[in-house]
Amino acid sequence: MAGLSKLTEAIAKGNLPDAVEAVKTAIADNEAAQDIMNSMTAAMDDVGRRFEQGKAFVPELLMSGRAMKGALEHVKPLLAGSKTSMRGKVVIGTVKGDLHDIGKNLVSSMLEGSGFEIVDLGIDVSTDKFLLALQEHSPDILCMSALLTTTMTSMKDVVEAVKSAGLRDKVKILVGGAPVSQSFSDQIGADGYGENANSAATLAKMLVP
Ligand code: B12
Repeated sequence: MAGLSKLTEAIAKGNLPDAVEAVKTAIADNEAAQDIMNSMTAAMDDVGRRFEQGKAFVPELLMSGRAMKGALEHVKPLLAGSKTSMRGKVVIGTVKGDLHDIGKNLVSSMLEGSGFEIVDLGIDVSTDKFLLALQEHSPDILCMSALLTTTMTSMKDVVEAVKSAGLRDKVKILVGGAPVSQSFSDQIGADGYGENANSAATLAKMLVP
């Protein structure tokens, strides 16, 4: 348990070497993957709160993000541990204008761990790029992530474009990210909203049993 609070502290301070050391210790101590994840996201919430209060700035966000990513690399194999045969295909990306990818990567890892093949389009993905990927890969699910209130609106554009291209009944659409909600998901006509990576995997398994 002490190891986990060290992990939270290292990420909140943006200290990559300490974060990696703490996550390795937590794994060696057989901490549950979910507890490790929770202590990492708690650190990001902390730095986000400080940013909101004007007590932390973009460089701090970046450093914490880097520490979180570095630590996450070590947790990924645990998340993928239960992988069996491929359940279906997922195209995932962070929407246009948005560079946040930590949550998306986490969702990707959880889905991969649940047996989905992942096509990750990365960050700042335009509506056209999403559409092209759907045409090229014919996924079962399209996942979109947005962390900014200013970028979440382009999720609606993608849903509309998927409809116009006649593909809406061929793909389920899941949305998520801190500013996104169930009511927003309903409003734009997505098939589901997931609050975190776990619920993303649960939803995906429900949609593609
Ligand atoms: C790290 C960070 C950054 C890093 C990103 C690094 C990276 N590679 O991702 C950097 C420094 C680049 C950054 C930049 C900016 N950021 Co920033 N950032 C954050 C911070 C602190 C953490 C985000 C994070 O990684 N959280 C941890 C992950 C694990 O959580 P998550 O992303 O929410 O994902 C989970 C769920 O949402 C869900 N989920 C996510 N995606 C999906 C998708 C699907 C399909 C499903 C089902 C679920 C799902 O599952 C995930 C895992 O559990 C947040 C604060 C916060 N607490 O969210 C601010 C925050 C998002 N940033 C903010 C801002 C304002 C900015 C900037 C505009 C700052 C600036 N002035 O330049 C820029 C914008 C750059 C851009 N164009 O995108 C604001 C947004 C405010 C708003 N409501 O719009 C926040 C909320 C900070 C704040 N409190 O003010 N940021």
